[in-house]
Amino acid sequence: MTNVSTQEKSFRLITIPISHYCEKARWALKKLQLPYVEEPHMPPFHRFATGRVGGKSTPVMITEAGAFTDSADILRYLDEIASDNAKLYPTNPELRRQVEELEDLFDEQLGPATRRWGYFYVMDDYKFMQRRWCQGVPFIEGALFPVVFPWMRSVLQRGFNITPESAAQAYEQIKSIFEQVSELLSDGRTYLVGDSFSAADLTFAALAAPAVLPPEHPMRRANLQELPSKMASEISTFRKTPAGAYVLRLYRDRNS
Ligand SMILES: N[C@@H](CCC(=O)N[C@@H](CS)C(=O)NCC(=O)O)C(=O)O
Repeated sequence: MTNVSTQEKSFRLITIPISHYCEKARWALKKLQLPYVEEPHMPPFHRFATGRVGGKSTPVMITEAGAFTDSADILRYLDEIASDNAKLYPTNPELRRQVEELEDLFDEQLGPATRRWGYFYVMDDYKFMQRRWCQGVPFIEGALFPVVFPWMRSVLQRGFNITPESAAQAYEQIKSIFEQVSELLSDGRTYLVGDSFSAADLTFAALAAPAVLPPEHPMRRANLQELPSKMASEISTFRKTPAGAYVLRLYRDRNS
């Protein structure tokens, strides 16, 4: 047994499947071996599902204890119900502080940066976006992609402030966070904090994934060959850093 939940039904996880924050929640549920049912949606239809329980963005996790509308809250709740040998946060207060600090950095800076940088390159590729956004979503939502995408594309561009300048800044931000993580790993440690896998490792790998494209990622991701050459070359550079290699390793270990 890896958890002590009293929940009888499976958790519900509302997602935009390709979202790296949804991947963070999915990974935690999988790691703790908690039964869940994913309810995938294409933007903007996710808002009908998240709005019903007082949320906006995805992931939203619905449990008998209530709805959790932010990935960090989801991880904290899952940690509370996890058994002592399967915690995502260390019990030692100092180590826990370090994990939470890294998780915040990745949530607040890395996640928005990998999203802005990635969308800048692919947002104008209609077919690419259709394949990525429609994976696993209800048939009717996928069928409406041609109708909603032109509008969603401009919402995306304005909402996430995607411009050549902001994408170049996002690239620098990803580089700088990768340097910080590479520096942490330079003493040969196995995990970012303490001697076990934690929310810091999970959050880093999930939110860095768009810049590294781990082959084991559960959502179908692009091959380097089908990406713009500058983006593919930046991914190759990220993969070669210690932080990038760490993401690839965590994904290789994800299913074991
Ligand atoms: N702080 C949130 C961020 C989640 C987030 O930004 N989700 C994006 C997908 S990557 C989303 O659902 N955007 C659509 C929306 O806000 O309606 C979390 O950690 O859960």
